[in-house]
Amino acid sequence: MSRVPTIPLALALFITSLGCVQPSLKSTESAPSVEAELPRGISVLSNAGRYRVLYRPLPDPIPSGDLFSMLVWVYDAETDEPSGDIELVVDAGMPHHQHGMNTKPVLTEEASGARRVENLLFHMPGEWTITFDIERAGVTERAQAVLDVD
Ligand SMILES: [Cu+2]
Repeated sequence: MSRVPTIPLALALFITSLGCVQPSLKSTESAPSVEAELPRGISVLSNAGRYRVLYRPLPDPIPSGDLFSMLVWVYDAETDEPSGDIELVVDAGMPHHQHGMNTKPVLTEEASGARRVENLLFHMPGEWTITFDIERAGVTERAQAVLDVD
């Protein structure tokens, strides 16, 4: 009499364990692609608080003396919606040395809405400032980030 409930219980446990293994394998496999689609980066607020800029250097950390690129997302700081109707200008320099970069950044808009900035080069180690100028309807607002580059 004690056997009757034991067998279905063992079977139930077996099925449960199968059910547990399969989804966890699936989620492990799909995790990198899901992660790649999510905007992840360093967040800075523009100076008047209208926009939130998220940027991800590629590679991270940024090497000095080597070309690198960045992915940039611009959001409305209040609604957290992507700001699509803006013009973005990205530049960088070393304020303490009073010089900029020797290369001109090239911006392209990705299908995802992210902006890809290429042809960036920090030609010496030290403290660099990246500026993000966001223009909408003739009004420009700046966000900036200070980066220590080895
Ligand atoms: Cu310098």
